Order: sequence, then C-alpha cells, then structure tokens
Amino acid sequence: QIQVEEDRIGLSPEILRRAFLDNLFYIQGKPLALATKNDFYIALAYTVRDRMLHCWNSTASTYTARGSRTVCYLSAEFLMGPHLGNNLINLGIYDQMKQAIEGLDLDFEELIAQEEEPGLGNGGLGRLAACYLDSLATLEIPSMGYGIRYEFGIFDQEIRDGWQVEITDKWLRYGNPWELPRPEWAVEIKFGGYTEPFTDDQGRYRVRWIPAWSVKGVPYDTPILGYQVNTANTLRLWKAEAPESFDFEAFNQGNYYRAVQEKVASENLTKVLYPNDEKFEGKQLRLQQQFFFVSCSLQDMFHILERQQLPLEAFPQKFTVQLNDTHPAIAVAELMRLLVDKYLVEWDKAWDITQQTLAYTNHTLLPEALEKWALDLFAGLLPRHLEIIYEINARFLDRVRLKFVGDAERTARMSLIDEQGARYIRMAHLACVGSHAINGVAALHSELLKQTVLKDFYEFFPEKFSNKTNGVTPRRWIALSNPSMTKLITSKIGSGWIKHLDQLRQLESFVGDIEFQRQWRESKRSNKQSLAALVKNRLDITIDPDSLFDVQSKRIHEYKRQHLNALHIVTLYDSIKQNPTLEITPRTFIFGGKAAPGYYMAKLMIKLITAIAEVVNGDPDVRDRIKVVFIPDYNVTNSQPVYPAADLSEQISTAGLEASGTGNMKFAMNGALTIGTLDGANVEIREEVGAENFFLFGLITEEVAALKEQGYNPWDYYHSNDALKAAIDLIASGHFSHGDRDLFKPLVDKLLHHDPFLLLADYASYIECQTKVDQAYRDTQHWTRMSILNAARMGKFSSDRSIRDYCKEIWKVQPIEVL
Ligand code: DL6
Repeated sequence: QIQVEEDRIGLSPEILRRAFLDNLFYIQGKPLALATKNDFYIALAYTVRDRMLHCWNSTASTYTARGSRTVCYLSAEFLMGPHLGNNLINLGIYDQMKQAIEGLDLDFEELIAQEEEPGLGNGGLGRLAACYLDSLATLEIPSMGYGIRYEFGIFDQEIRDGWQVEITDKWLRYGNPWELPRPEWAVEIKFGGYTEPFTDDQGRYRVRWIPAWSVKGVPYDTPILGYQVNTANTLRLWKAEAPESFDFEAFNQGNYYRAVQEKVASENLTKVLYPNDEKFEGKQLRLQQQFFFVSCSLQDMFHILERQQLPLEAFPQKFTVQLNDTHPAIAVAELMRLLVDKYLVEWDKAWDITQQTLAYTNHTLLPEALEKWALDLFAGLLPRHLEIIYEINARFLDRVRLKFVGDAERTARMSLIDEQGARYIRMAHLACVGSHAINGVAALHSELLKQTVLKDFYEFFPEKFSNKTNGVTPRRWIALSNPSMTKLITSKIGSGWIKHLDQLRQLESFVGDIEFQRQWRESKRSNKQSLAALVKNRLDITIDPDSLFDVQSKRIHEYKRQHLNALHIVTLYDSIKQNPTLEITPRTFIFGGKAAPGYYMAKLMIKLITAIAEVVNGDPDVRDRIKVVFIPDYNVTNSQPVYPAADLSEQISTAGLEASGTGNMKFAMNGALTIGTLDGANVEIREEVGAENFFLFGLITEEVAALKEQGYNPWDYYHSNDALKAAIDLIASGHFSHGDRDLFKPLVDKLLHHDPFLLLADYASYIECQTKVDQAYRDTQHWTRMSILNAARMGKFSSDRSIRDYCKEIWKVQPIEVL
C-alpha cells in the first residue's frame, strides 16, 4: 500500500526512476529495451502528472469547501507551449527528474523535446492567457481557463525556396497525456432555427427559441500547477461532438451516411484554429466556435452553481468572467438568454448580474481586427441572441440620448449595430456595454483606447476604464528557458525572485562587480552558443556567438515592420560593398515568425528576409561581418532558446499600433537591450530600465498622427536620403531576387507610394540609432552593465504583477491556500 502511494508522489530520483519504469510498463506497455522516444516521453509525462494530481484534487476539494469566488478567463486561444518542462519547474523537481532519467542512460533534454506543443493560439493574446494561468495558480487564486480544444492548432511553418509553406499541426497524433476528458459534464449547444413568443403558465410574455441543430460540448481538463504551491487550477477546453440523438434518428431510418455526415459536421466545429492574427474574418464557422465555447463555459458555471446549491443571484459573487478580447463577447447575450429564458430571471435583474459578472480586455487598436458580424449571418445562427442584442441596444441608446441630448450622430456611432450600408453587430460595443470593467494592455494603449476607438464609451462611462499592463511568467521565460542565468542570479540573491520578480533589483548592487559581469557575459555567451548549435543543426548556417545577436521574432505584420529591419540590413550590406574595409560590429540578424496564410504582403516580407539572407550569407565580402537567419516555425518551443541568446531586441512597430507586446518583456528579462519606438509597453520598459539603457528612435504617436494628417509623402523621404534610396533601389533592381525586378515590386511600390506604417519616415532615425548600438556593443563592460540593469529592473513585467492588479481592481478576488 505505502509502496504504491510513494511511487505516485515521491520526489527523490530513485522513486522517480521507479515510477517512470512502472509507467513505461503499465501505460505504454513496453519494457525499456523496446520503448521508443515517444514511449519514454509519455511515461515521463505520466510520472509528472501523477505528482500533480494530488494538488489538483486537493485544490478542487478546498475550493468546494471554501465556496471560493472564481476567476473565469474566457479566451478563444491558449498558447500553452510544452507542459513537461514547465511542470517540472513548478513542482521543483527538474534536477531530480533529470538525474532519474539520466541514470537510465537516456537523454533527458531529448525526451523533453519530444513533446508536441499545444499551439492553440496565434501569438500575443493566446500566450498572454497562458502566462496568466501560470500566475493565477502561483498566486493561489481560484480560477478556470475556458477555451476551445482545437484538433489542429496554429499551422507548422516550413520555409521552401524562401517562402512560407503551411503544414497542418497534428499535435494530438500521439495522444495528450496532460488532459482528462470529462464526458459526464458535457453540455448541449444549439444553433439556428427561429423564435416564437408565447405566454407561460403564469401569464408572462416569453420567447421560445426553436433551434435547428445542436452539438455536444465535451470538456477536456488540464491541470495548471502553480510554482511551489499546492494549487493546481484547471484549463477546461471544449471539444464539439455530435449529440447522440442525431445518430439514433438517422440509424433508425437506415440512413447510415447521414448519421456519419452529421457527426463529421459537428466535429468540424472545433477542428481548426483560425490562423489570423489581428485580422477579423467574418466566417460563419468562427462565429460558431465563439458561441460554442462561450455557451459551454457559461452553462458549466451554472452547473457549478447548482452543484454548490447557490441561488442564481449569487452568480456574480461566485464568478468573475474576463473576456479576452471580443472573441467571447457573445457572452453578454448568452448570459442574458440563459438568465431570462432558461432561469426566468426578469430582465433588469438579469442585466445587473450580467454586467457585474463580465469584464472586457481590449488587445488591439487596428481597425481590421475589430470584430463585426454581418447581421444576416448572425441572425441565421443565433436568432434569439439577435433579439436580445436589439433589446440591450434599445435600452442603452435611450440612456445615451438622455445623456447627450440631440446628439444623433453619437447615438449612431455608439449603437451595437452598425447601420451605415450593410448592417453589422459591433462586438466591442457589446462587450463595453455588457461589462463593468474595460481595460487596455499597456498604459499608452489604454490611453489611446479612450482617445480613439472607445472614445464615446469612455465619455459615457469613464469609471469602467482602466489599464492593466501585460506581463509574462518568469517561470517559463527565465527559470525554464535560461537555466544558466537562473543559476547565476540565484547564486547571488537566492531563488525568491522566481516568485517575486521585483527582487531582481538586488542585482543592481553587483552591476559594477567585474567578476559578476564576467559571469553574466559567460552565461549570455553559452546561450548564444546553444542557439548557434541549433541554427547549425536545423539550417546548416554557421553563426558566430561573438557577433551581436540582433533578434526580431514575432508574428510577421507590416505594422511590426520587419521590413524596416530588412532595410537596415540592406543598408549595411551596401555600405560594406561600397567600402570593403568598413569597420562594423559583426552582427547576426535573427528573425522568426509566422504570417497569416492569406496575408500576401507578410509572406512577401518573409521572402524578402530569406532572399537577403541568401545573398548576404553567400557573399565572402560581407558574411564574416553580417549574417541573416530566418528560424522557421517560431512557436513556444522554438522561442525558448532565442530570448536568452539575444543581445538586441527589435521592438520597432509604428508608434501607436502595438497594443503592448510581450516579447519585448521576455527579451529584456533575459538581458537583451531594446531598440524600439515609444509604442505599447516599450514606453513602460524604458521607464523602468532607464532611458540610458534603451535605444530609442522614431516618431511618437502624436507625430505619426500629425504627419498623416498633413499628408505624408514617402517619396520625399526616398529622394532626400541617399542611403534609403540606395537600399530600396537595390531591392527593386532584383539584386536579391536573381535579377527578377517584379518579385518585390508590390512591397517596394507600397513603400514608395503609400507606406501606411511610415517606414520611410522612421528610416533615418532607425539607422542612426543602430549606429549607436554598433558603437555601444564595442564597449563590452558598459554593454554588460546595461544588460544586467535591464534584467534587474523588469520586476514590473512579471505576469504575477498583472494578475495582482486584475485581482485587486477588477476581479475582487482573494487567494485561497491549498494545504
Ligand atoms: O495583449 C497581448 C497582445 C499584445 O501584447 C499585442 O501587442 C497585441 O498585438 C496582441 N493582440 C492580438 C490581437 N488579437 N486580437 N484581437 O493578439 O495582444
């Protein structure tokens, strides 16, 4: 008896090894000699999961016993990254497990690398959700993540002939040891059909929705363990399945194919993640996905309420629901429908509950990202919700008219329905009206929200607005990704910083210590060597760990301006060609990122970078001074060795367009210096690390607006800057495209004739700043100093701080310790 228990929870290397072999035998059904790498990985994963289940069960019991107030984080994306390494860190048994596995002559790192990461997100928004789950658990906050269990997550990227090629992401092909299906908690989700009014037994006017079809939502639960606590919260992802009733009907009529078809159609709903980042695509299936996971999650909350025998009125005390952008904004109408139609709560009461429960985070100002559903499409899928939205709108606009008497234009602007031409439902407006709190994700972004897209709403209910600057988890992004720096820091200030990132400030007292500086450089160099080895292995490109590693890794987008970085490379290349003895700091330019499959210009930007790489890396005149690398398939796994190896972090978006950025935080935490515009969280990073430790360039938001207002003409910049003209001409001449002058013409023409992201206006300032970087890197000691100070002053950007802010100012929720 005792033996069994010890094998499941014991933490010493000996017990871990025995448990691993046991799982290999009894779960994978393999003896050591016949097992594959995947068998080893699965056995290892179960060995770790076993050690989390105690915490998971105790957490559930504690929350039930204490009747906890629960944060429900609703997000269409959770970009979790691989679980194994992170769980080992949070359990505090990374080294013990390594010892256990290596004792069997197995390569531990290789087994960790075996995990197919669940890429259930596009980029910033989904990864933020993952960091927040880690912090919620670490801070012992009762919480659930609710989302979609996509069968295919974000596509895998291959680069062929310099172009991005998308490959389906089959992350579930070898199973997923981290999740547990909970079919007993499945719910039914209805779509389509029509509504009809009726009078109920008590003579009340009511509306009945007669849906045309339905699917079953089955929850799959993954434990989310906090760092060095017993709290393991739950990520609950919903999978769509056919409701049994369908099959029966069709089978009875002997129509086997119809039954199968319906099953396939139902399962299609959660088949694939839409790979668009910051671009709304009004596809019906996407609306189905949004409604599906929102309704599943809200129904689940009602079931929890019932199981705990709490009255309906207790809903907003029991749950605080955060809408991660507008993807779950349909929650406003669905919560109203459930309350009014199903639970027979009268409208005003239901509206109070809804508003008190919901809060909305905005993640973008880009107009093309704002969700608005064509009315016809919406009506076909959710007829009852449309009626509810009309009713919310009518009541809301009455209030607007009362406050702004005679301002019909304002009323039209604020309406939940866009009526200029074809009619649309504005999801951001629905989210604002139905929530008690609205926030942006960095100070600048929250200000711009109030001045631009949500100005009318800010003027109407200013008290709802606040800022919650993003953060990232130091567990994954330092402790797991950068063991050498973690070890060095811990040797100086202990390990408390992993949970209290502000403690990194203590490093400031070592900033002048020559020995510490040397160790800091040594750690950075070993990380650069590891990345160089990976690049050699994957791409067969040799890069020099003593060169400056200049990295821009993020989604490929015109507003993020990877092509401005490319212009700098071309300028450097051209200068070396013109002056072969030119002295520059050797640099390796590293890029990574995916383009949305339908975003032609972004794909052309990838082609431009790889084309420049081909020429530069192949040219003996320059290749010892500059190298260019595009790392394919940039995902959580592939990003982890990149942040620790960077010297320079490129955060060069047009001011006013990047809501926050989180990569900027990960780089600086790992000791990279930033070259950046005053955009998103760059502003706050610069404030924290000090202006003297940050390379600032470019127009500020107000200047961008003013320049556009006065009539921006990129052509003027092209003609007045020889280096800029030379760089653009070289691209246009076919120099990087084997003489093909047409290949990059769309990109060049857009820059010369339109340039909506003001690359040409910022070029001179960017190049000048890059020259400063070049010079600063030569002063090794000073650079090291700046690098240490960057890491030391990043405490604010721990997601623990962000979550504390949300808990205190929006969610009003307290930690509950799990014993
Ligand atoms: O808030 C997380 C992240 C920000 O850091 C980025 O600046 C922002 O671009 C990103 N937004 C999205 C947009 N998706 N939508 N809608 O991912 O959010």
